This record gives sequence, structure tokens and C-alpha cells, in this order.
Amino acid sequence: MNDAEQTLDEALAVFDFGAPEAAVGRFGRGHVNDTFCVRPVSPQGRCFILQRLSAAAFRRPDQVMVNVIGVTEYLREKIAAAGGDPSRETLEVLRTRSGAGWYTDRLGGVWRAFPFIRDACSLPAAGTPEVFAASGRAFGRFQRLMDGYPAGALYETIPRFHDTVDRLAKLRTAAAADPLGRAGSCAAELTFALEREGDCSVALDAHRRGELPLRVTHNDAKLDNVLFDTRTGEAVCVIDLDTVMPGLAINDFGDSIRSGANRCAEDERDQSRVRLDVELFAAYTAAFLEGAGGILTPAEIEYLPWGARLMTLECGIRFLTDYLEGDVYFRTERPGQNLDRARTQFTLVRDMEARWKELNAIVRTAGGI
Ligand code: ADP
Ligand code: GN1
Ligand code: MG
Repeated sequence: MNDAEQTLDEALAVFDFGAPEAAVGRFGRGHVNDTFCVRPVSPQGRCFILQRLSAAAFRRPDQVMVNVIGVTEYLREKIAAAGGDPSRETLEVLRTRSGAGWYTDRLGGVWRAFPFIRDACSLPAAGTPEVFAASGRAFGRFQRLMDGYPAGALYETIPRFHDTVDRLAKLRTAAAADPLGRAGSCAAELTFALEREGDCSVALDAHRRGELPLRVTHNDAKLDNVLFDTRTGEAVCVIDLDTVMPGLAINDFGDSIRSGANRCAEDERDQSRVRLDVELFAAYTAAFLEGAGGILTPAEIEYLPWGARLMTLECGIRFLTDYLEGDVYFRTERPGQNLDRARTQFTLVRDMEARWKELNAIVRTAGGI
């Protein structure tokens, strides 16, 4: 048994899954954490999600867990008060047999478990405007539910997470160091990113001028981080709460658009297939505003298209940086995957730039500004 298998076995023994497990297998499409599904022998038994937090992403996984426990307990109360079902509409951190919220293995890996949310799944693509709108309502509602959460209680789990200026600086450093000699293979992509240096500070500058308030935001609002009810198609639960931190609402909107308002995979190899789908964009915008229930200011609404453009640019910058650094942050299944991911993001940015007026008009109409 190798170290990874041994620590998985250790973690399995630490949590009380209530019944002997029949199978434990890798699960989901997340790029960061190691996710397993724990299935019981009896088909009537409960399934669980068991995760090892990414050491590359989180320097203090214990602080991530303090945040996640605080946020889920708060959401539980809010959802119950609104007449919802907290056991389906938010995550629940499963305690270890000794009552702890997480487990640290002998190699320092941090593990946590959640009851599996039944009859729900994440989707690789939005498919229809109705489905994408459902995710928009869910993220808008998340924004509204978190409106009263004490921001000071949250640790910054990844410093400068959505500081696009800093992300560009890190790309520059990676390209200059070029540890694997890959810079030559992505010269056009590097130029694309560096030419947009002026854009990188647009949201941060608006925040500094007092136009965009800090809120408690999700910060990883991609389509994959919403579970949909397999029977009704409605969005049930916003998951992946590791980056809930003070942030900008436009970034959550933007991450969703980046990941869902297109008809191609995030790592599409054929760039001629990559386009922003304006119908999906419009459906998400209306639903996100509906879910947010009027908490967003006119300035935040005005800047939503910038959220989309910047989150897409920033994510492309991050994929490209990771490609240059040797694919150490985002999980890859094939060589060149992070470069393909970066290219797709940049093609989407170019398309957003070309349709800029149209996107702004859609947002103004939906937001009534
Ligand atoms: P990562 O940070 O690596 O993206 P996530 O927390 O998003 O990890 O989990 C990866 C995937 O596992 C999700 O996209 C989802 O499909 C599934 N998942 C996570 N938590 C649950 C849960 N409680 N119930 C059902 N599925 C879940
Ligand atoms: C990661 O963890 P996951 O797969 O939901 C990443 C996001 C990126 C996204 C790109 C903590 O999200 O920031 O936008 O990949 N999460 C973290 O698909 O870095
Ligand atoms: Mg995820």
C-alpha cells in the first residue's frame, strides 16, 4: 500500500459513516481537492463525500475548515428560517469519531467529509438557458443569504485570490523563470494576457474608489459548484465553500459566466468552437439578479460585464501560469491541458470584448438601470 492509499485508509477509519463501506472511489471533476465518494454496502445506506484538501491551494487547511463550518452552520439557520431543507440546500460537515471537524493525517494532509446530497449532481455544461438560470438563481440567493454574515469571522484562505493585477505579475514571473522551457510554446497567449494589463485593475480600482463594496462572496462560482436536483432540474445547493471570503459580487457573477455561458469544454482544443453564448448570458443575468433579491447596488450591476471579462481573463492567466510552472496547482489528465484551458479562457475574453456593447445592454435592461 502506498502513502496515498494508507492515508485514505486512515481517513476512512476516522469518520463514522454509520455502516461498512462497500466502495470508495474518486469522484467529481474538481480541479483542486482530492474527492472520493464513500458508498455503503446496503443500497438504503447513506453515501458520503470524503475529501483531502489541496496542499497546493490552501496553506492553512485548518482555517479553510473553520470558515466552512462557520458558513454552513450559518446557512443552515438561514435556510431553515426561510422554510427550506438545510440537509439538501447546504453542506453539512461530518464530525470525526472524536468530534473534530476535520482530520490531519500523518503526512499533514487535511481530510473532511460531508453527507452526499442525494438525487442531485453537478453538470459539466449548462445545456439550456433554464438550467443555467437555475444556477444563477442559486448563486444570487447565496449572495443574499450571506449578506448578514460577519466578514471579520472569515480567514483569507487564499491571499489575493481575485487580485487580477497580482495574478498577472505571477504570470510574468513564471514566464521569466520558465522552469520547464514552455514559454516558447505559449508566446501568443502570454502576449494576449500582457496586452490586457490595464484591464486587470478595473474592478479593484472601482472598489478602491468606493464604487464596489466588499461582501461575503463565494469566489469559486463555477457551474460545477452547484448541485442540481436530478428529478426537477432545479438548483439545490451551492457547494465548494473553501474560498468563501470577503470579495466582489461581480466576481461570482463573472466566474459563472466564464464557466457556463458557452457551448464548449473548459479545456476545448478546437478554439473555433469557443464562443460566449449570449442567450445563456442573458438567462443567467436575469436569474442572478432575481436570486440576489435587490441587494446589489446599481454600480455593482453596472460592473457585472466587467466581472465576466475579468474572471475569464484571470482564470486564463492562472491556467497559463500553472502550465509554465509544470501543472502543480490544477489537476490535469493530459499534457497541454492547462494551456488548452488558458486558450479557451482567452478566446472567451476576446469574444466578450467584441460583444461588449451587447453584454452591457443586456445587463442594464435586466437590472433596470
Ligand atoms: P474541488 O474543490 O476540487 O472542486 P468540490 O468540493 O467542488 O471539490 O467537489 C468536487 C465534486 O464533488 C463536486 O463538483 C460535486 O460533483 C461533488 N460533491 C462535492 N460535495 C458533494 C456533496 N456533499 N454531495 C454530492 N456531491 C458532492
Ligand atoms: C478551481 O476547485 P474547483 O475545480 O471548483 C479553482 C477556481 C478556478 C477553477 C477553474 C480553489 O475550482 O478558482 O476558477 O478551478 N479553485 C481554487 O475551473 O483555486
Ligand atoms: Mg469544485
